[in-house]
Amino acid sequence: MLDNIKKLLDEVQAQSPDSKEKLEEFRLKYIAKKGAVTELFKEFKNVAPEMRKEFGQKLNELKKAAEEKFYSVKEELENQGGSSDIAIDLTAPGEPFPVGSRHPVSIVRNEIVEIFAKIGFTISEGPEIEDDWHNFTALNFPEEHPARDMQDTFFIAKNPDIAIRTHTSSVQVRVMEAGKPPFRTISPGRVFRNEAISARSHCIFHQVEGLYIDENVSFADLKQTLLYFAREFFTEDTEIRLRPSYFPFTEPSAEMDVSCQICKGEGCRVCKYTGWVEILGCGMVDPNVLENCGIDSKKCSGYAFGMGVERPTMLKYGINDIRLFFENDVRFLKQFSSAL
Ligand code: 2NL
Repeated sequence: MLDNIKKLLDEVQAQSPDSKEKLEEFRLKYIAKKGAVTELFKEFKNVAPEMRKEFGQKLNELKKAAEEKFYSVKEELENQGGSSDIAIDLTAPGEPFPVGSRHPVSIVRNEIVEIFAKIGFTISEGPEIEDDWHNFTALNFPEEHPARDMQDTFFIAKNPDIAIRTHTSSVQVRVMEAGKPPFRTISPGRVFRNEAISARSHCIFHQVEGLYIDENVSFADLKQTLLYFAREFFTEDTEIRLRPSYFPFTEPSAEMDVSCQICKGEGCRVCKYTGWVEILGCGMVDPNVLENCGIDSKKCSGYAFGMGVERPTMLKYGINDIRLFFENDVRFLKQFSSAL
């Protein structure tokens, strides 16, 4: 009887079924209900008591060997594909996986930045937490300017004053301090002003500012560059108009309007029946600002401009509430797509 088990064990170990059919034969012969192992277990009662221990051990060894062989060959055959039930179908569609989408404000910010990058503007970034010098003083803000008020700016510390930046002009001050003219740079970024939150305004928003400093930069350069921008960003037939304005850091200063994209200048609710929509502020950099940043204002001049990103994004996508940008509701965010 023990010899029989030994013989079967050798047999099992010598085999390696190479197809599904042969593996099934193997299973039936050794480990199925009517297989050799089961049959031998039935013999147990006939074995002399003093032999039972050894018989039991050997038989369990055989059972284990047959099962291990079966499962290892089964796995091998399945991995080879071909003859298995769960063969991999290489033509089946892939497993879907979730992909995010770009935020609409990022899409439009990238579009604006790209338009200026095409004509040689570099991209500059800087800290969101700023000191008084870079956010206000270097930019020619007088000591008593209302923007310096606790009511308008989020201060983090007083004396020395530290605030979260109210514009990205502070980045351009850093660029000018760190280098030598010419400068041709665009500064996108998040800015903060203490304003009541409503459908049309928010205390957090995004800006793109531009700066061009060199010898002989004129207001005509500013105007033509902004016309180029408006026609790239909106449509080829877009018109611009500049209205006199005031900023502490530019002189002269202007606001730029574009012909209304909705009614093409005819007059509608979006342009409040004027045919024009304001999109940015601009001007020639004040000589005081140049000097504050270590630039000789007798040798160099330059222009600068700044625009918000949220307003044009709302116009572009027909979004009627600025708060949607800051709620991170996936149902809103997944509606936008872009190549950039
Ligand atoms: C607006 C107006 C503006 C600038 C930003 C600037 C930067 C430096 C020097 C001078 Cl470093 N000017 N930036 C100039 C004019 C207007 O922004 O309404 N922004 C949302």
